Amino acid sequence: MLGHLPAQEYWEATSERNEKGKGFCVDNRAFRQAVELIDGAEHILVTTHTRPDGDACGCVAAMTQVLRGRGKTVRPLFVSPIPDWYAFLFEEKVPVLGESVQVEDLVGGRLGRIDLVVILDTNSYGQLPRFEDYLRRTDAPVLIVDHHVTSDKLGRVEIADHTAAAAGLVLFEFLKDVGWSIAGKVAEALFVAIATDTGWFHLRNTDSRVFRTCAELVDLGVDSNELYRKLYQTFSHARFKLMATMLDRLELHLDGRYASQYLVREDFERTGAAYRDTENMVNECQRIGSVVVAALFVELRDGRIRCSLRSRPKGEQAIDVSEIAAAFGGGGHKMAAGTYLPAPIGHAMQLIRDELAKRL
Ligand SMILES: [Mn+2]
Repeated sequence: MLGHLPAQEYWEATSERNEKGKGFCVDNRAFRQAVELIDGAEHILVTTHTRPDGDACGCVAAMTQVLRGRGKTVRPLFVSPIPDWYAFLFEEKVPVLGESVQVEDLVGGRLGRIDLVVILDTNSYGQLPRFEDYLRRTDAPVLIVDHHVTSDKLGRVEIADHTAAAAGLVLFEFLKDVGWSIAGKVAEALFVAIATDTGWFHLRNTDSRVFRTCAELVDLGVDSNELYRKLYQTFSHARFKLMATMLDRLELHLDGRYASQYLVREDFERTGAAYRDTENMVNECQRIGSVVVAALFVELRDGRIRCSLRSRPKGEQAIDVSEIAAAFGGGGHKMAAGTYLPAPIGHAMQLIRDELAKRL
C-alpha cells in the first residue's frame, strides 16, 4: 500500500469541491476553541502524517515556532523520517517515532508532560502508524488542522477545510484570524507548505485563495525564488544520474498514452543514489503531451517490484489508477496509486500494461 498521498492527489481524487477561491470555510468558532485549547496548555506535542511531504513539514515547522513564540514548551515529532530537502525548515533535528523516541516514552512521560497534541495535515489513524497507540492511550486533548476529506475525527477541536489546497493554507487563515504573528521562518514554512502541495502552483488545486495567501506571505518577506532553489535545484549528482537512467528507459505504449519506466538494484549501486531519491520521479514523463498514465517500476532490495502509477485527466479520458493497483493488492487514489508485484520486473511490467490496455 502507498503511504500518505500529497494533497493535490486527494483533491483530484474527489469530485466534491467548493467554488474556487472562496476562502475562510472554517467556522470561526473552531478558531476560538483552538485558541482556548492552546492557551490552556503548557507542553505541546506537534506532529503530522507518515511520509511527511512539504505541507506536513511546513505546517509542523510553522506551528512549532508560533507556539514557542507564545511561550509554550513544544515538542515536534515525526512518525517517519522527513526528506532531506525539508530539513532546512527546522532549527533542530526533529525526533522520529520508532527511532530516538518510542511510544512507551510518550505514554510513560519520559519526554516530559504533554498536555496538548496538535496534529497537522491529517485526521486519520491510518496516517499515524505507532502514534495511534499513543493517541488511544493518552488523555491529552487533540487539535487538528487539516484539509483532507477522510477523517477519523481525532480532534477535540478540528480546524478542517477540505476545500483548501494545503493544510498550510488552513493554518495561515487560523493564525491570521486570531492575530498571531506570521513572520520570518513561520511565513517561509507556510509558503513551502502551500507551494509544494500545489506543485509549485501548477496543479488543479491552485486557486485564487492560494495566490492571495502566497502574495501575503511574499509581502511578509518570503523569498520564493530562494525557496524554489532550495527545494528543486539541489539534486545530488547521484540522484540526477538515477533520473537520467530512468528517462533513458522510458517507453511509450498504447499510442503514446502510457509511459513506463523502470529502475533495478544495479542502477542504485552504479549511480550511488538512494531508494528515496525516486520520490516524484514518476511525474517527469508527464511533460510528454500524449501521456495519460505513467508508471515507474523499482526493483527493491528484497527483490519485490514497487510500482508507482500516476494518471492525468485528458479530455474525457481519465483512468482511475487506484483500480489498476487494487487489481494487484495495492491501493491509492484516482490520480496516484501504487502496488508491489513479484519479480521478475519484465513480468510485473507486462501485468500492468495488460491491465491498462483494457482501459486505455
Ligand atoms: Mn497537505
